[in-house]
Amino acid sequence: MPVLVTGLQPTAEIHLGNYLGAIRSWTVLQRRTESFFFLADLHALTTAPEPEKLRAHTLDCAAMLLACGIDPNFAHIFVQSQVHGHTDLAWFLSCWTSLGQLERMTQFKDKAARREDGFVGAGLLYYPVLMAADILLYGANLVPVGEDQRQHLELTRDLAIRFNGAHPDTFPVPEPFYPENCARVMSLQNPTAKMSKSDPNRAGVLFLSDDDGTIRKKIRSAVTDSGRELRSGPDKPGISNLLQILAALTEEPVAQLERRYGDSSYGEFKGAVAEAAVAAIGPIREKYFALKCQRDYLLDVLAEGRRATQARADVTLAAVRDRLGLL
Ligand code: AQP
Repeated sequence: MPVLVTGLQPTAEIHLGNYLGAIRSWTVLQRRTESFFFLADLHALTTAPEPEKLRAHTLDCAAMLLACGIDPNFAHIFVQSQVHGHTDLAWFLSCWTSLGQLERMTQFKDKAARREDGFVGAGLLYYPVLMAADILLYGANLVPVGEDQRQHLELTRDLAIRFNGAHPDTFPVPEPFYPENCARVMSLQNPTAKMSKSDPNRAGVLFLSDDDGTIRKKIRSAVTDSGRELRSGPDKPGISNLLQILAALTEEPVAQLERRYGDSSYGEFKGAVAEAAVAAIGPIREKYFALKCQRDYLLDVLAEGRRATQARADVTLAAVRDRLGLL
């Protein structure tokens, strides 16, 4: 089976964008690939999270992945920092990475520019190398990527090819992979920015732990556009986002929804989006709160994930160490 690797940063609670843009497709892919799903706590450190919050979110995100349908009988679920090898391989790979390529990363430039205190940690520059290590450590063939990660995967491929050039057949060269039925979900309050865990405006983010009343309220208050026409288009980012969300939730094409709700008011349409969101999020939320109470079970799942992935990581790391001439 092809090997698939992907991760999620436990920086805050998981939201509808994470689900419709990634996790829902992972629940299908886990049956067709050998899947490695990790909680990227080392990546989360670039945002300097409070230690207690990082610890809590890591376990909560594990509970949410299970609630969404990630099944430890099919997939490896683990915490990145608990498997030895990610940081070692990142160091080895960094010696094969050009500084210029890292400095050209648009994510680096964007994130560095957004640092309000002006402090830009070297981790922000270096984290694409850690991403490359996350992927190459398990010999991934497939990496599901969003548009914003394309450059990072390109770096991973370059590194695999460069390393293989000197040490043939060390790493499979991973392919980018765009899963079907993935939606890019924008903030309900600022539909030109993506829905984000770290958005300080919680009204713009539909968390999978939100209760039905909160979901309805957030969708009712979603920013819409001027005019009354209910259609998708670059001049209507608010309605386009809601149409996109409804399409992803109901698996009905946007064009069909435009026809169906063409004569409806924005209020009626928002009601339909809210009910679809309540229907999708409700069962996930219930499972999540039940799992959240089962701390020991969650720790067992992560320990098993760690055990299985560590064995794989050790094999890659031993091969790389040997090829590099480390004693
Ligand atoms: N709004 C989104 N729409 C579609 N997909 C999304 N993803 C994130 N936001 C959206 C996808 O979710 C997966 C896990 O994301 P992540 O936690 O690794 O990092 P992120 O992309 O940085 O997510 P956030 O929510 O924006 O987190 P913060 O605020 O911490 O930066 C990825 O596959 C991502 O594409």
